[in-house]
Amino acid sequence: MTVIDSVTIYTYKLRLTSPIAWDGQARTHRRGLLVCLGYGDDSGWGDIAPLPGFSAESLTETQVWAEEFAREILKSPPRTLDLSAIKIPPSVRFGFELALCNLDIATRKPSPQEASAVACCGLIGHQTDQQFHLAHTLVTSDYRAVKLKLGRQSLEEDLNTVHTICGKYPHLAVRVDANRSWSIDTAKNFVRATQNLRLDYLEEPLKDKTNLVELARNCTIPIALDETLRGQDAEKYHKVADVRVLKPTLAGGTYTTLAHIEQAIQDNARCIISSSYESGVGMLGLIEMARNLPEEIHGLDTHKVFERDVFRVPLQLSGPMLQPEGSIETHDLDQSILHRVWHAKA
Ligand code: OSB
Ligand code: MG
Repeated sequence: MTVIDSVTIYTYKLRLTSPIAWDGQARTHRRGLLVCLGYGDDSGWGDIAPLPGFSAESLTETQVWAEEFAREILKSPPRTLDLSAIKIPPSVRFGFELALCNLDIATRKPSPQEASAVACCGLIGHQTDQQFHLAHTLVTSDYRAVKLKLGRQSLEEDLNTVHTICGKYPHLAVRVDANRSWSIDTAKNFVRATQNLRLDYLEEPLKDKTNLVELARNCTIPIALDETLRGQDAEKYHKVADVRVLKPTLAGGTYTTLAHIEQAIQDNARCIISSSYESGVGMLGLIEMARNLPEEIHGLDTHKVFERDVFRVPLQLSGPMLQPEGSIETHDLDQSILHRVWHAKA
């Protein structure tokens, strides 16, 4: 059992290098919460970062849930690090599980082990004027895989992008994510027109998930599911999900994600750990999870959009290979970025 004698909650607001549209609204900053669980001189940090347009919970709601849960665990600390049975929003569960795990490690003080590097897939966003330039930058920086965001332009324009990039970089693994923007006919046309390209996978092609089974019958590209795996009826679609894109912040934390990985192993499906624009604290947790799947190239290329992070000394949290080491000490965090909003002692 983890013992906790203090909880502190902070808000953070990180400026983006250029605006990103989440939930149809261009944003200049990413906001989230950090939670710090303390025991004596030890602390465990976690990141609670609901993503607008992807998380059902807002940041304001999240803060209310986090304070409520903080009060509860000060009264009676959880018996395990696994909070999957507790009714709290996904991002709150991820943040507290990460903080509990980090506190557990801090109190046990295991001897440091050499941390393995995690391969990261380069993310090429929707800014169509920059896609080719970004692909070039990623390839020359030794990324072995990239993911292209499709579905915002016409199919012809998307096909041109995919064909150009595959043609220029024949050894690059190319993934495409349509974020559920296509009809079944558009998706079938995309599949037909890219048959010879050996794409690594096609992620969430369809507006209407009930057509996934039909598409899978006509699809030579592995299908990856992301949003659909978080739906109420997710299990129905497991058989068409050759690849499972797992986002712990959106899917409900570490242990829920581990359960998905076990299921995927049984189903013979691949698993990708994918980030959702978390701060460095969250990124360290995601990289740790990805270390359990060393054969994959993970979707962790979101951290590059921040002008700066919550750490005083920047950590290397973007690039083709990620290899951060060591645990988070309170003095590593920049208190001028963090705004303390709640604190209590047992
Ligand atoms: O659509 O997969 C997405 C990040 C935040 C929200 C949604 C998505 C993403 C990513 C992360 O694409 C990067 C990746 O999975 O490669
Ligand atoms: Mg996706």
